[in-house]
Amino acid sequence: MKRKHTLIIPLLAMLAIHFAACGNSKNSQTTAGTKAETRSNVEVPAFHADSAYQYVKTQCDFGPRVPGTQAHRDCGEYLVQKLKQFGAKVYEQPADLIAYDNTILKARNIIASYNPDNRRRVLLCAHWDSRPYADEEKDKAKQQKPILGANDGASGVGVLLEIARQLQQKAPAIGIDIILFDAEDYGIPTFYRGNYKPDTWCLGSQYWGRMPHVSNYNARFGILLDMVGGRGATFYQERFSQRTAGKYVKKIWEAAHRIGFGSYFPKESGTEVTDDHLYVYQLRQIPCVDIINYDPNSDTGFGDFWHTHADNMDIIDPATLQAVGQTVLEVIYNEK
Ligand code: AHN
Ligand code: ZN
Repeated sequence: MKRKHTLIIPLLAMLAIHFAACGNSKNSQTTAGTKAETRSNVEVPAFHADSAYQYVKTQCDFGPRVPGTQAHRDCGEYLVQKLKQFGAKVYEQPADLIAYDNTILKARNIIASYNPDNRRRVLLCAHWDSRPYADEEKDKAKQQKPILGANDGASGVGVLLEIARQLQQKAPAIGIDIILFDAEDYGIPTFYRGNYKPDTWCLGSQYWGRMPHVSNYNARFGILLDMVGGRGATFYQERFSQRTAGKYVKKIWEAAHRIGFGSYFPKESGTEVTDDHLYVYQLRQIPCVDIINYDPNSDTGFGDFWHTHADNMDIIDPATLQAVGQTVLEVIYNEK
C-alpha cells in the first residue's frame, strides 16, 4: 500500500506539470494583447519584399551574370560583400568547371553560414549565374545573346539576401547555410548539334556536392529557390522533391497555406525538374525541396519568359517574392 502511493504521487505531479506546460504552449491565454492564434509561439520576422526586389534589381543592373564575364565577377563580389555585411561567415569556393562544349567556366559558389557551430542545420539555396543564351526565343538571331535572368537566377538570390538580413537581426533556433550555386544555367542549348553529354546543368552544385565547403557537411533538409519572382507564379509540388523530400514538401506547403499564400502553392504535382536539388540529394543525401515556378499552360512549363529576353525586371512582382520569402521564414523559424 505504502509503496503504491510513492509511485502514484510523483506520477500525478508529472501529469499536472505536463498539462500546465501544454496549456501555455498552445497560446490559449486570453490575456489582452495576446493573439487568438493556435499554431506556434515563435515570432516569425516579417519578410520585406521591397528589399528583396532591390536585391534582384541590383543583380540585373550588372548585366547578364555569365561565368567568364566582368558582370559575373562584379556581381559575385557584390554578393560576398552583402552576405558579410549581413553578419554571415562567408566561404568562397572557386572552381574551373567544364561546360557541355568544353568551355572552362571560372565559377564560384558562395556559402554564407549562420550559427555555424549548431549541428541542427537547414540549407537554403539558389543559383546566381544567368543563362548565356536565350534559346527559347523563336527568332534564331536572338537566341545567341545572354539573358538578364531577373527571374531565372536573380529572384532566388534576392529572396535569400533578404532572409540573410533577417537572420542577422534575429537568429532562429537552428543554424542556416545559404548557398549561392554558380554555373547552374550553362546546360546544352536547344540549338546545339554536337554530341549529347549528361549532367551539363547545375555544374556548381555538382562541384559542391563532391567538395562541400566543410567536410562531412550535413543538414536536416534543404530548400532550393528557382524562379520565385514572376508575376502570377504558381509553385506546384515538383516531383523529384515529392519523392525524395516528401515530408518537407508537406511542411513547406502547409506553412504557405497557414499564412495565407495558398493560392501561390497548389497542393498538386508539377513536373520533375533537373535542378540543383538533385545533386544536393544524390551527392550529399540531403533531402532538398525545389520551389520552382510551374506554369501548366506554357509550352516549357516554366512560363513564356523562360530562357528568353522577356526574363527581365518587367516580369518581377514583389508580391510573389513576398509569398515565397515569408513562407521560407515561417518554416525556418519554426524549426527546433
Ligand atoms: C532543364 O531545363 C533540364 N532544367 C531546368 C533547370 C533550370 C534552368 N532552372 C533554371 N534554369
Ligand atoms: Zn535557366
